[in-house]
Amino acid sequence: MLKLATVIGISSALITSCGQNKETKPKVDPTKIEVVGSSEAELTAPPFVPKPVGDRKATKLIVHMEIIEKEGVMADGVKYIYWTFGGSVPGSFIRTRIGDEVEFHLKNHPDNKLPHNIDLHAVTGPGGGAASSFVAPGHEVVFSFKVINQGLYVYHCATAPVGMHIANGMYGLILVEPEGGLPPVDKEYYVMQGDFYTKGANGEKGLQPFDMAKAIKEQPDYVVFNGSVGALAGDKAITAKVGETVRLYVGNGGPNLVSSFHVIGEIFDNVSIEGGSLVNHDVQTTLVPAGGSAIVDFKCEVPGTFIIVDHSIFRTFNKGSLGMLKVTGDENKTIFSGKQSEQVYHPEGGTIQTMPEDANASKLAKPTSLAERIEDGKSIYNKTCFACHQANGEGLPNAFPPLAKSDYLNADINRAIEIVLKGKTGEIAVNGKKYNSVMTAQTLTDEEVANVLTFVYSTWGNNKKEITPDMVAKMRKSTK
Ligand code: HEC
Ligand SMILES: [Cu+2]
Repeated sequence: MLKLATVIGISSALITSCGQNKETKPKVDPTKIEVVGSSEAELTAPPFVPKPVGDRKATKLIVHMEIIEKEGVMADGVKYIYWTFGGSVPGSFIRTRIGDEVEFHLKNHPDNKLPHNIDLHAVTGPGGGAASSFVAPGHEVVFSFKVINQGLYVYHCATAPVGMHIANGMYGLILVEPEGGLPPVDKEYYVMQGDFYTKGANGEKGLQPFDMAKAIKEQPDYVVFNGSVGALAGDKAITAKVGETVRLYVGNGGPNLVSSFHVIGEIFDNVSIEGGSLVNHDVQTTLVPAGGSAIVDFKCEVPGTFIIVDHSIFRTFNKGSLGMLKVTGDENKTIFSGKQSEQVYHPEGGTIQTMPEDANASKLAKPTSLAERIEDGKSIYNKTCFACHQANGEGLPNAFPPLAKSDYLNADINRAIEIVLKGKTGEIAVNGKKYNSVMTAQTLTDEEVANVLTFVYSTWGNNKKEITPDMVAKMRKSTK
């Protein structure tokens, strides 16, 4: 006891001496902030957040939230039964200010199969409200709490088995703004990561049940933002204009993984570390713990598509944690020039000698017969295309389309030539599955393009078309 008292004494002395150096407003005891009137809380589904609190007074804020168990789409052709707060994963975003008295109405839809509850990390009280909010299907419970700490807090279900309820999507964010609100920004979005465990492997079709064994081993099949693969990508990307400041309220529901949150091509100007009051600046990647959060903001200086990732990067390219921020507006060549030039790189210098033997060798090796050209195409494939389209042209679900038995490839030779010459981006459908990604332009000669495509067309059940260097040359000209 004595020891504890000493420790407390020291730490409060530190706080006081620290505070003396800064010009801080006299601290109001948040438990004593007066509550004025009452209002119904605005709740939003991700990626949107309710209106800022601005300079409104603390109030009695009434939250009506309904728990809904429902089938949703995890990835193309993959279904999952989600358990949700308010019908979305993550659950509805709740926005409060310090001193608010929240009157929480939690309903468990009568069609649901299980009892649930809610543990809000913004609550000071036993279980964060869990015990008081335990609710059976077809029931509604009400409990109240005063928010006395500012910050961005996770809420989640805490009904046994807790891990399973969280793994099925039962988490969301509640924001407690300071008096007067957070500094205004142009765009605000709600992004929350979660890991999912399915009986079938990643990409396996059909309704996939939860896999407890994988969850215990912490080996998720999906790691995603906002509940499913692609929830923040393509036409569901979040947007901003050049010159605007974007704030992301980032959460991590877990249940297991910690997120290395990063936006490719952006630097966070400000990060509220772990969603609290400590602000860091000029940050590339910020850790978001399971059951934790961060608030990041940054100014969009240049246009483009900025990829939002968990920088534990296999999760992004193989398990789904890939989102997009699309910024439109004018280029700023001072900040980012784009590719300025490309030259042939001769490490030996400009006066490179031609080696007669080599020239002869390449003349001799030049493939002429169809069989030789296919052989040559195969080696080009294995050097250039295979990393993405895979060894047997089978592709990778949700990332790289197949070239084997590809209806898209077989439908149009000129289109295929153009893709290899110029690259490809935007949504396409290959064998009934959608892809929306980027293939880089390949720097190959006409002959190499002709040979690699002839190889691809002549293998893996494709339609045996032969592509000649002339056809490639024509396409190269016409698409210039
Ligand atoms: C960096 C990864 C990458 C490499 C390397 C790559 N591709 Fe692609 N390819 C893609 C992606 C991604 C798409 C889909 C683009 C989209 O979504 O618009 C694609 C689409 C295609 C398509 C049309 C869709 C289909 O499945 O029929 C063809 C044909 C194709 N690539 C051929 C090739 C060939 C041939 C090479 C090698 C010379 C190659 N690609 C190298 C990533 C790659
Ligand atoms: Cu639950």
